[in-house]
Amino acid sequence: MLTEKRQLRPAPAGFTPAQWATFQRDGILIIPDALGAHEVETHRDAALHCLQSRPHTNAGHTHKVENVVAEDPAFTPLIDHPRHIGFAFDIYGDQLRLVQADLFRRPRQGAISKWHVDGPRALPYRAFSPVLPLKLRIGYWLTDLPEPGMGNLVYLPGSHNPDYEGEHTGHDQLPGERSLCVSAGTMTISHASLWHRVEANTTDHTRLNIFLSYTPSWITGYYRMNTDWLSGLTREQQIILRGYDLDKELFSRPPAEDLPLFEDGDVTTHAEAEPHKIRRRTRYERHLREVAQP
Ligand SMILES: O=C(O)CCC(=O)C(=O)O
Repeated sequence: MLTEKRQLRPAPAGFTPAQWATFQRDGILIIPDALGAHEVETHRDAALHCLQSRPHTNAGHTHKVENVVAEDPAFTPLIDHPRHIGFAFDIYGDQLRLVQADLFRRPRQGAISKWHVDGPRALPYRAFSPVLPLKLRIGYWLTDLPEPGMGNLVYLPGSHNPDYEGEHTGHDQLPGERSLCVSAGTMTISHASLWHRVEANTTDHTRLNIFLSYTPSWITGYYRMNTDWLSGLTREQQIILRGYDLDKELFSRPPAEDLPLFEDGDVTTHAEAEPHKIRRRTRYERHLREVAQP
């Protein structure tokens, strides 16, 4: 039983109805100039520093630094940054989890990847969750990608939708595909079931970006958290990283003190007793579900 009301951080804004409609239609939302020039520079410097301390030893694979939010203090605020966390909170509510945070480097002749969706292939997320993504990927683009052929992400708009039945392998071009051409500072928000691949970089411009992947807390896999490092983070950051490795049932049933995550205007937010046993509707359920595609 909780005896006093917790001071909760207000939930940052998420999708507007227009943004949700675009995301539903395309499976990706592209927000130019999300980062200012100074932030791009700071993130790029931190990225180069992380990459130097993690030389590329796995030839043929992407040069990446995993769990980058723990690698450099410049990236730690990305765990729950108000610029993007509301998008993931809209969908996953109190069970929001940051499951992957990878820094990618794609130089000339770097690794490319074949058509795929994120998550399992034999039994994909969409079999259980045909509408909502079971993984939402925030991309921060730290270098300009003005044209194709620069190691761009290539995607098939709408291929995340429940009625899309295509299954793809290999690198071949597909009708309707798009190569993501953006300037540094752009943020993307993509649906795990969107078909995508990575094309070759045939230029001398190295592509740098960060992907932050959010899921419901009960999706398995990825990193083991360093508990000493976790203890220095804010309440919301600690919850979002879910350092539950010693009691794995908590991934499905988080402890009472981890709910609610944010103050989100729901009438059940300040339930005094057993907040972890009260059904709370996500903002998607309350506001976005009824938004029609354009
Ligand atoms: O680097 C990219 O643009 C996409 C990477 C990718 O497809 C993945 O990590 O699943």
